[in-house]
Amino acid sequence: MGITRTQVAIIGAGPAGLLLAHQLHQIGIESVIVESRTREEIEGTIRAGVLEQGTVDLMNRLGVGDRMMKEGHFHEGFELRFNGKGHRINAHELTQGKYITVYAQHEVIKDLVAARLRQGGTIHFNVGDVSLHDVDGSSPKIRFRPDKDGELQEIHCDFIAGCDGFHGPSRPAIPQSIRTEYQKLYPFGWLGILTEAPPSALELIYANHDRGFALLSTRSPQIQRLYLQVDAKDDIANWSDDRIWSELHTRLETREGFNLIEGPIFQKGIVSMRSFVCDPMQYGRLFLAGDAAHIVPPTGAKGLNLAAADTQFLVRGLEAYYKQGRPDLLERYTEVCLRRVWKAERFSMFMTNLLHRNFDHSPFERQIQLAELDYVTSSRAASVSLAENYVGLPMQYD
Ligand code: RFL
Ligand code: PHB
Repeated sequence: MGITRTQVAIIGAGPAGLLLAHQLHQIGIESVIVESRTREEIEGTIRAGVLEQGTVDLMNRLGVGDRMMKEGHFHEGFELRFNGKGHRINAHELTQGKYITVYAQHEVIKDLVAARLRQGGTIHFNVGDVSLHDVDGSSPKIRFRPDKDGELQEIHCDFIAGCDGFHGPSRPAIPQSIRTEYQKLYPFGWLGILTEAPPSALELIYANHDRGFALLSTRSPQIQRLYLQVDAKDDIANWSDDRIWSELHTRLETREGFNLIEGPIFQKGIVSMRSFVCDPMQYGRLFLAGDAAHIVPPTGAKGLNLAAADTQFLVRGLEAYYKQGRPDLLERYTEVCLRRVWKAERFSMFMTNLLHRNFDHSPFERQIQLAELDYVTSSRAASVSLAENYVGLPMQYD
């Protein structure tokens, strides 16, 4: 078995793993990433689109933000649409100058991978059989098989960062007896499409319609991203392109008339929605970051941004450990992360409940939902709260 050594072994080359490797590199701490998918696969997976100001600032501080600043879209607000009428939330003004950046997650991944390889960093793609060992001792290890079927390799390290998403092996390496998992499932999913069409609006539109939620987002001047609320158990085979467009037109329509521009649909799929938190996010020398530790429904656009925030807390702890011999910040990693994570969980659930049609609701509950939409769009106090959460709450280190 081949053995190598590094300071921090990172499992997963998603936003969490890659952002962590870059920040560690910037302060002179070595890391190696192992990733179970190929580079082409991770660079081609369509997921998030909205970056908080803090995530954009981090990308720029790391020197990997050039393409994002050129090709990303910087929005000052977004729209909540209900009862056939749009209501703009001017997030820029309500948050003293913050922006909402629309730049696709797989473009972030491409930028981070290319820059990491240019720096001479190691990313083992397409590995198999990743396992964690001795995480509660002073010399943890990970094992993996290069190219899925090569001879087992072992990486000895000081710390393991579990950045392997919701289904990876890191979270289960925390003994069940000390792990509490909080979870909420929703009765709906999102059907997402990519279409070759010019933008139908300048900013994102979140619509609550009697038939269900719809979201109009964007990707580029030629490509648009749209979502529809569907039943959690629905099958994409039930959704012809015609049915998708018909439903999008209905749910996004306004009394004044809204021109939704159609184009060929070249990608479509359904994702389920859940809220999930694992406490603690650490065990011995293993630290979880991103979706490995928590999941939010996509309505608040928080998942990638939470992953970015976790890595900043972790880097601060690792820096104190290596540079000042202080383990206390690492010891408080879970506490500091979860304080912010729970607020993002609260906001994501709030946005989800506000915008989706719950077909089990009584007419009374439906009226309460519409009253809440009216309130958040007409009260300045409520709009400020909505906007500050949407652009991203500040990082609180203590
Ligand atoms: P990822 O991105 O899942 O990356 C984990 C990586 O680990 C690899 N892996 C393994 N590697 C080695 N060995 C193993 N055994 C492994 N098992 C897994 C995986 O291949 C993968 O490469 O987690 P990370 O880094 O924590 O990042 C989290 C984000 O990807 C996620 O939260 C967001 O995509 C959520 N999300 C959104 N977040 C936002 O901030 N803004 C948005 O607008 C937004 N929209 C969305 C979203 C997620 C969506 N879906 C598809 C769930 C919209 C959608 C539709
Ligand atoms: C997206 O563009 O993919 C997107 C935008 C806003 C969300 C979620 C996803 O809340």
